Amino acid sequence: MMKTTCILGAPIQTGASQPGCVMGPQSLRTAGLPQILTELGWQVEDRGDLSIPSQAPQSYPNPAIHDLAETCAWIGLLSRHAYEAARDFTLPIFIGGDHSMSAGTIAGVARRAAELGRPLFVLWLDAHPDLHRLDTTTSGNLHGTPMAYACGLGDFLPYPPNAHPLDPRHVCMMGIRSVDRAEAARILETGIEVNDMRVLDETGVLAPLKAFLARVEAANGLLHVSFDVDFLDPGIAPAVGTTVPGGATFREAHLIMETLGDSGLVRSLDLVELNPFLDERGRTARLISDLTASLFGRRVLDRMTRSL
Ligand code: 4U7
Ligand code: MN
Ligand code: MN
Ligand code: MN
Repeated sequence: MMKTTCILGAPIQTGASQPGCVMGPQSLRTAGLPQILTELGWQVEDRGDLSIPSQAPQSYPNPAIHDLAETCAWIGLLSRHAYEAARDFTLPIFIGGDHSMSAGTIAGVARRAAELGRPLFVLWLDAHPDLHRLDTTTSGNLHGTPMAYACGLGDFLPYPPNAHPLDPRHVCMMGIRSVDRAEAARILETGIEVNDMRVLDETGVLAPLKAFLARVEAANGLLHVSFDVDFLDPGIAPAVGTTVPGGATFREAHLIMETLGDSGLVRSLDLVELNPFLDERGRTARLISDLTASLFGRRVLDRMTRSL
């Protein structure tokens, strides 16, 4: 059977503090992502970019929060579209946009998993756990909240209700190196698996990744991967607003993506937080396209065979 993917753009930047993520989907198209996937044998449908109508302001007791109404509208819209994409394609790609969009994409793929009667697992590749609730964020940037919402941790009104909360035991985080106090409390309460950079330095990326993939397989689970560009070291991926030093290397990131591709377990992918306004001659956009290609089956030997 033909392997199918779709590209769904979510040009949202209201969850971040710096503008620029709105250009993310166009930047990955310019880097040739659709063509790269086509060459790898996938049937690719570009579903274009979603958009929301302008919103009336919405206030909230935490005065730091900004653009709440926009975020709520995006989450509702994305959860519908992500559900349909997960139903209609082998491995849809949701291109951001800031990470607040993952509150919507995970809700959508969770609805599809529930319909199939299979558990959803999430691999979270990020410098940050994004476990803030609306009452704990001090920056007010809602891209710091999607994982808490996805797991149903706390009161998230006025976000749309989350009908299929993710089991925190089905989450594996890698690359974490910036955690706020309230998020640390959430990690301890829930027991979410956090492989911070120290763990990755000590064990390498493969041991925790393979152990997690074995759990997904044993549970007959569906795997969603949420890739925040700041997972990578800023030296190789400068196009991100929230840089944190000491991130994943080029080789670690490709090894993760190749191993995910080999597993055949991945059923949906977020590519988020790319801010092309901060890029250097398109290098981050090209790197993200190449990493996606590794997940979609590109291997070094294929390229050698082609050039022979
Ligand atoms: B991202 C932060 F304070 N925790 O809440 C916050 F460190 O999607 C950062 O992972 C959030 O890039 C980063 O603003 C959100 C901060
Ligand atoms: Mn993030
Ligand atoms: Mn991050
Ligand atoms: Mn970020």
